[in-house]
Amino acid sequence: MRVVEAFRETFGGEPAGVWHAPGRVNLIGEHTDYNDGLVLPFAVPWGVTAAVSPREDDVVRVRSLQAGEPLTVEKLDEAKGWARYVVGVFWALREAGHPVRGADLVVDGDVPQGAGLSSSAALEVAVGTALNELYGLALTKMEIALAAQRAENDFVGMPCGIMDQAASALAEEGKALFMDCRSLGVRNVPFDLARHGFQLLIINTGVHHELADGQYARRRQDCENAAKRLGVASLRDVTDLSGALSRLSGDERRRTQHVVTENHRVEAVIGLLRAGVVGEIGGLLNASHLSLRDQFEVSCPELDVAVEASLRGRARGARMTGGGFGGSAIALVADEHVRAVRDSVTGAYAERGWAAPEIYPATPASGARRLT
Ligand code: GAF
Repeated sequence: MRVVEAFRETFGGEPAGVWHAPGRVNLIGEHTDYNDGLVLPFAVPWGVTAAVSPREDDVVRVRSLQAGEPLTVEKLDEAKGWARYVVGVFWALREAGHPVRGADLVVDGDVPQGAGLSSSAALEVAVGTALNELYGLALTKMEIALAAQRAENDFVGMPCGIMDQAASALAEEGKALFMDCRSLGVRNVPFDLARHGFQLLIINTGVHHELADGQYARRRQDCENAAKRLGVASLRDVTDLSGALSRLSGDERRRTQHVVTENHRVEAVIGLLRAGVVGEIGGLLNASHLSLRDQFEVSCPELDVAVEASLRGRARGARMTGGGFGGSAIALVADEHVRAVRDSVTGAYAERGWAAPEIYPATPASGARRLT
């Protein structure tokens, strides 16, 4: 294995173990996680593999096969760039009182670049899963996900919800992870596309609009402001949507409309999956996209074109996935229309002079695990 060879070459000796954690794609339930809402992501077949050995001091030495030279971090706060996602997990575990000392790590990622498939959550969860075992912490998978989220929120400084880390830690092969982000209750729901003659295509726009980071925090703030104005703990608690909308205006009104209806769409998708009618979820994916585009305002031309061209190619449904402003769209496509959808999307991008998007079918993969 590449990470093991690189570990020997960088640090000498064998790693104590090798762990893998996947990225994720979200089927539906977007921008609902930090509103105590419902999400339905699944793990993708790409992720981060980490070869790790514990150390007897507090130093963290880490090399990424995607970033070049190894880094030595003696004071956690001094870590820069991508290394903050690694070191942040040590920080979060130590903050929570766990006896975590240093480690030597080599990490290797194969999540497609710019795809918005949560390579950062995969990195955090791979490290968290390794440290949990190496230091005998006996944390549950959800506790590892929460530590990874804490690292991202309070060490890296990105105010994300729990969806990406939970998907990476808890997903199961062939299943989507239905999660209530308030109770943290999870259920793995069978999502066997092949049996029903469908594929879920990921369309990687390859773009990441700069405004994404600041806008995410602003959307979160809009939601919190709306909840406060409505006198509820979070938008999850809105039951009378039309009454709520009549008391709100502008951005707060639009964000509320999206979050509340999106939670209902997740429940509807779960119902249809349980009924064994995968193709029927297409309309809900489309509605989710329109709501994210018009009410939550997190789409962008590249995502809209990917969705519209997929539908022209006879996808059953399509939507942006993840935080937005770039990254990927997904399209649910019957096997016989896969070629037409690919051609339609590629053609639409070419017409606009945009670089061809990468398009790959995604099957639900397994969550974080030890490889050796
Ligand atoms: C990003 C965040 F990291 C998630 O927590 C979630 O909010 C998502 O955007 C939007 O659904 O991936």
